[in-house]
Amino acid sequence: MDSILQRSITNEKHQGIFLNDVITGLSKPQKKLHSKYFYDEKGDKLFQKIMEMPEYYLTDCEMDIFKNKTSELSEYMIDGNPFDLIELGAGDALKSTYLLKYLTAAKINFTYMPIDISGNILSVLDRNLKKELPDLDIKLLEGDYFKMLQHVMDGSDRRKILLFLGGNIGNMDVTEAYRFCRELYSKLKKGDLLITGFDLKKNPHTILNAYNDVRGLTASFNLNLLARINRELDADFDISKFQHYQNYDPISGACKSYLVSLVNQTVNVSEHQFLFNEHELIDMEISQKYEQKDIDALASKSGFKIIGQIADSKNWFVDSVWQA
Ligand code: AVI
Repeated sequence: MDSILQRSITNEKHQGIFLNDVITGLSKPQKKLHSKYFYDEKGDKLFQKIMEMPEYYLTDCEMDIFKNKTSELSEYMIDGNPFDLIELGAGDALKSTYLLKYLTAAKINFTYMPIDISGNILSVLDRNLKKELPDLDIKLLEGDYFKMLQHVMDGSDRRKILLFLGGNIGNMDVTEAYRFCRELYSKLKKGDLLITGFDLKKNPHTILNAYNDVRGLTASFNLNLLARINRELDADFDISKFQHYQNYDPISGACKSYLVSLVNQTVNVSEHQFLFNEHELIDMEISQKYEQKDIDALASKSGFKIIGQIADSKNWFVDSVWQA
């Protein structure tokens, strides 16, 4: 099939899933939109700006680990045999590039396999890495994490090391995180590794400030999803009639964002109509914060053994190393 036709069929399929998820989410008694849809072109740019804000400490913390504790991290990986290093949702791979440089300089035999849903991001990454690390063995995997992982597992017997960085696990509630880890475990072989970044509970003000920034970038990041729905799904949200609200519960560790309807209003999405009461909320995103006992429970419930953990210098974030 010609690739333009193939791409337009794939786009149509994605739009169908997007529409279905939006309709299902807005039809629930507690209206909900999925934060995975934040990342269109504008959303990517806003997230980039969020990562550069001084209040948003997560990126710096994990960068500290990958930049300054690379040898400690790589000790868990190197056992004398070649391996596949698979990064789930690699994006620009800014943090993992430190690790790739370290392993390449040490002449370790491995293949880097970034998985991302965006082919565009992968080709930019490929171009940058080829410039920086011309000897790196790299295989791009465009698509769904689990489908791509299965494809890799079927492809070779080499040991697999998965990276799931950036606190992305926090964008799942605890039950979803368990299901996700369990599914990863079911795909891996004994001895394979999963390295996950967890944002830790800390002073609640520090956490709330990271998600409730005074410049309003997080607010725009949330509201942008309504603009995306308007554009892509033939909807008529009046963005000025919704307001971002952020909340952090230091006991459960759930940092949650909502959009509040400022008036009674009706919104059309394709042929569907949704009524919003004044003050009604749309549940937008969870960024779950962990403490050690939660990480221990998640690992053991999903079948993994924790074999190591590396924290940043402030002890705000950890990369936890689990073995299947
Ligand atoms: C991508 N993810 C880990 C970010 C987080 O911290 O939950 C997304 C984000 N939402 C608001 N600010 C950043």
